[in-house]
Amino acid sequence: EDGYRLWLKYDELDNTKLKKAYIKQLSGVYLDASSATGKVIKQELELALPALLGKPLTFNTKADNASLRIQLNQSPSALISGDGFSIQSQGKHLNITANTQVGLLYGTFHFLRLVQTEQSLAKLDITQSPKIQLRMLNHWDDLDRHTERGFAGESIFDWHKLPDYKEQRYYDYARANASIGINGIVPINVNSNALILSPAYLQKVQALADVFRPYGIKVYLSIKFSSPQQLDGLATSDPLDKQVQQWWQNKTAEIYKLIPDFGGFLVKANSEGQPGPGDYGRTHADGANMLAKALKPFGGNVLWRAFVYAHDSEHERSLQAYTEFVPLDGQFEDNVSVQVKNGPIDFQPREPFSPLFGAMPQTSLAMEFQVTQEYLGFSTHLAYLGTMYKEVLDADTHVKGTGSSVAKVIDGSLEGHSLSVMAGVANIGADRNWTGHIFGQANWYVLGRLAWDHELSAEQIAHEWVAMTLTHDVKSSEQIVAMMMASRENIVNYMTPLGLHHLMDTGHHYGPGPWVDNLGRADWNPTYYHRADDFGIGLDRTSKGTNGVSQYAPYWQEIFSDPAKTPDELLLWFHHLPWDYKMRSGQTLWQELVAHYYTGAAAAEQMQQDWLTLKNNIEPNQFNQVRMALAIQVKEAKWWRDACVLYFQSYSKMPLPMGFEKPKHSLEYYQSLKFPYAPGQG
Ligand code: BDP
Repeated sequence: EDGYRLWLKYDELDNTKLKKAYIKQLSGVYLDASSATGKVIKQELELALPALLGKPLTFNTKADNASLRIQLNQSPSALISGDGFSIQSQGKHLNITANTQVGLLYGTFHFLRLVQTEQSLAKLDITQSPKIQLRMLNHWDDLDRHTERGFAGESIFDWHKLPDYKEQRYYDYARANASIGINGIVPINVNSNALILSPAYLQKVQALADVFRPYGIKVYLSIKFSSPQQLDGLATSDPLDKQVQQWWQNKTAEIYKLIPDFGGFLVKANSEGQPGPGDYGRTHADGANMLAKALKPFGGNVLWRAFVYAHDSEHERSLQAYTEFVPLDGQFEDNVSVQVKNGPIDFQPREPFSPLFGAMPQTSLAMEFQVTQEYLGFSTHLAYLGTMYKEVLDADTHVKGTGSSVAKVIDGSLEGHSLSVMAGVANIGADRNWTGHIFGQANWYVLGRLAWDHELSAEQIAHEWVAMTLTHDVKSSEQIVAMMMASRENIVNYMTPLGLHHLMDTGHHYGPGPWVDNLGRADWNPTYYHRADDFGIGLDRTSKGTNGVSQYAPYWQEIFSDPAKTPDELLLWFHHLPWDYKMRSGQTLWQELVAHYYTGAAAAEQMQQDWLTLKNNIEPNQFNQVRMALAIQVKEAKWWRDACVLYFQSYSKMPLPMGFEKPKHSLEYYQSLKFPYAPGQG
């Protein structure tokens, strides 16, 4: 077991009593496998059930005789929406029903999950519908297979061999996605390449779409806004130019001819050097609407990213997305969703929720989470991101009083939008185990599960994943889930505690670089964000500072404006405070900052020790992969701790509090470390 099978391992259950009960309950299966999706369901059952139960599977030709019946509803059930499903016990039968074929596929995967996680199949009465309509993975993969911010090898998409060569991996990838309800993928980088819309590449995209269709997965494309100029030599890409509009309409029609269920376009425009409507003095709405109108007749959508920060802006970076987008609220076509990163800056280990959530009531807002751990230790650090996703989704924006959670903004229920989207920037690559770190698989898994149902808890999802991927042993599972649940906070502690952010080293974001102050743009420098000086540390975002607080609802403004009310974990995000500032704990800010760094590093060591005790309950190859990664993590957690503590100490000029082991090296040593070939750079 090297991790290739992900959470779809289907190893024979070792609980013999339960296995016997399942065998009795699953004596025969009836399903109509005439559609492409029906065939996929049949294949999955043939793969899974005989393996899990250690017994060949019988298919019945008549529904009456079968114990497991997988059938479309005769007339659509009003209890189910979209690709939802029901699983119901009825006497000796177990019925999986849905209004769509893909709903049956999801119901089948849910049923298999019950078996994989050893749940009882008696008296089932389950009805589920997805809470979010578009549940997507965004790959930041280039056409040459380089993956931006990818740490699991090269891209799984081999554009060179497409369209003729369809790797088995594409099918396994589709199975994994379908098993967690992901129904849209963007195979190429938001820093796009105009070539993707050329006829030759569209054929390759078509081949992928053909593979994914039976699994309920639509393909979307990241596009380059200047494609009309780059591909066909138009004089401009101005969205208000008639010829440009016509070009996009033609191109869109060309795509739909090849891919009738094409999903739409994902756009990064006027951000980090990408072309966009701003190049012609037009707004993001002008750009998005031009594409939306081209897609509309075919049912496609535009996902327009809000990740923008201008070079010459007078605004502090965290303010810019809101400043540019809020005035456009109400101007976007209804097949546009504005895709917002979870926090106002950029996928830091911890950020407050982006103030855009709740601030654009007339616009569908999509959530963009990062699954790949660009700022969280790449694929060597164990960070279960379920807790982070939940922290953001559960955050209450208070824009319409208590209970206006980010999740309700995203799923459309707060403002009554029908288009709802959650996307994750994929952590998937061609490594045998897909995600570089075995536990990275859990982040792919939890992204899909939460997009399906954001009310599930991170812990429950972790339990599912562990049972399907690592072990059924109760004690071990509990230990592993506890590790996972604490893991992201550990990283926050040894990298960026108390609301610090963006302390990562130049370019690659690997390892600590709080001292970096010489980059091309002020807001690429860690010093821009932590503002450490002889007085204290933190970025003042109150009305006396950059006034970031003003972008939140009054409820939060009041809290975030006052250090005494601001939660500790966001303190230095919003405030610049003296080194001897008295914390809630009674300790000084300096003491507490240091304590967080040491706690985080110690927790990494504890995690390593806990893992070692699990040796006999985890398959050796999986066990060893995690063991080796944890050894790196422990080393690097100390590196983070020591580099940051020494650097901040050069300002605080305060001694290391008693009881903490002194850093091994000098600050100069940590500053001298260079990593020229760190993976994933843009
Ligand atoms: C940053 C990444 C960069 C991406 C950019 C984006 O460092 O590689 O292109 O976000 O989201 O986090 O567009």
